[in-house]
Amino acid sequence: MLISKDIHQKSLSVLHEQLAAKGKSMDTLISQISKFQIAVPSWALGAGGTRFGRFSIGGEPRNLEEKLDDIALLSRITRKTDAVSLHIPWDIPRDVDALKQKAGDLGIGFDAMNSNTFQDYGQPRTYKLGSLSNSIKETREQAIQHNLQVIQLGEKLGSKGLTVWLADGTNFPGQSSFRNSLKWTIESLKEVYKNLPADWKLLLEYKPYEPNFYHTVIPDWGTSALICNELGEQAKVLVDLGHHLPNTNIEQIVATLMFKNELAGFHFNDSKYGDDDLTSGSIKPYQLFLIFCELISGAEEGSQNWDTISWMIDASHNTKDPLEDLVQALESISIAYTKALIVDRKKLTEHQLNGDTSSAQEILHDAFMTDVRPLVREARIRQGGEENPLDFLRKNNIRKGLIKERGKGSKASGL
Ligand code: PSV
Ligand code: MN
Repeated sequence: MLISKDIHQKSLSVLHEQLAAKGKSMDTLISQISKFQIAVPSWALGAGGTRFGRFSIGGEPRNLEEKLDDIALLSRITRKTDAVSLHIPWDIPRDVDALKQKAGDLGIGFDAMNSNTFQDYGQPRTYKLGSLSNSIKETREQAIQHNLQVIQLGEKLGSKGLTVWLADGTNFPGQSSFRNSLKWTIESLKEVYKNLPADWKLLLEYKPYEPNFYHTVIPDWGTSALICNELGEQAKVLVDLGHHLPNTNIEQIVATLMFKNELAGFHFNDSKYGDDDLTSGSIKPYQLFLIFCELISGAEEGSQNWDTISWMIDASHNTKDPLEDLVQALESISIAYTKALIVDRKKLTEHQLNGDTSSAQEILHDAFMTDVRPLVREARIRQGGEENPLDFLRKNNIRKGLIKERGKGSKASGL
């Protein structure tokens, strides 16, 4: 929404009064909002698609360098992202040193590296029937080696994490042995883990279905946690919001993982039905807020240190300009985070302990219904970002400029 400076100041001072009444300092909140940075995945910069088609938006980055340029632009206008997450082999750098130099110049760091053993891309053995879980030892070995190469590349770039998402699973009952697939997956991951640098994290993602529709080897957070426990302390569970069956209580999963110090981080997106990869906060903003409530209270109460959690967007779709989509996602995530920051947790705990259900619910509702957008905007302005990043992109014809420079039909992600 476009608003004048005058209205921004007025709404900020109203909010200031509301927050002061709750004993919250605006400056502390602004510094918390400013500190909270969310990585952008390299594959979100081009128009996404489905298996039914892909509609180019035009001006999409044609190479890794241009992806960095787009993230630098996002960073400058939103001040909410300062890192890119690469997907290998989609993003193999032509020249690692030059890429690192460019990223450094742009102030962009390298977030977790994503290995990819869910596609065939010219490697000797096919992943059609699985990778780290494959019944053929040589295929498992190939998938292990791929992960080790991704670690090596990440080390050169300064990344500190390896994200593993396995598409492995089956489409038909009887197709494979559940127990053997799990056993081979654990054995393979142990080989990968052995080679994980001491200051790295292994982020293990789960997903109930797709591309396999009968069974997935790591379908849920429990299986992921079970594997991580076998691997060691550096392995933790990655929660991708779209990787749950409808109506799953994701905030409870977050609380449980934090309780055991087993939360690696997030892939933010939103969904109506499955892994829809829709813009964060576009479908279920209350759920996103409740997730942040658990994250903040889990950290404040000492379950898991906030700084050990990684934040990334993982969304992509067919209809919006990817830069606009990312601006909206970064804004929605910051808003949910801010709303969760202003929850009166002391009172909430009191109501919980007294069994006052209605008052406890009111505490959350009150924070969620507070319009914190002026605060998020103020944080951005104070950091030198644009007052309204979406408006900035449009007024300056950014997409048109990119189409002129890069062409109409370029492709950013995938093979
Ligand atoms: C799988 O659906 C996933 O969430 C994994 O994180 C992949 O790496 C990513 O999407 C991109 O395909
Ligand atoms: Mn994901």
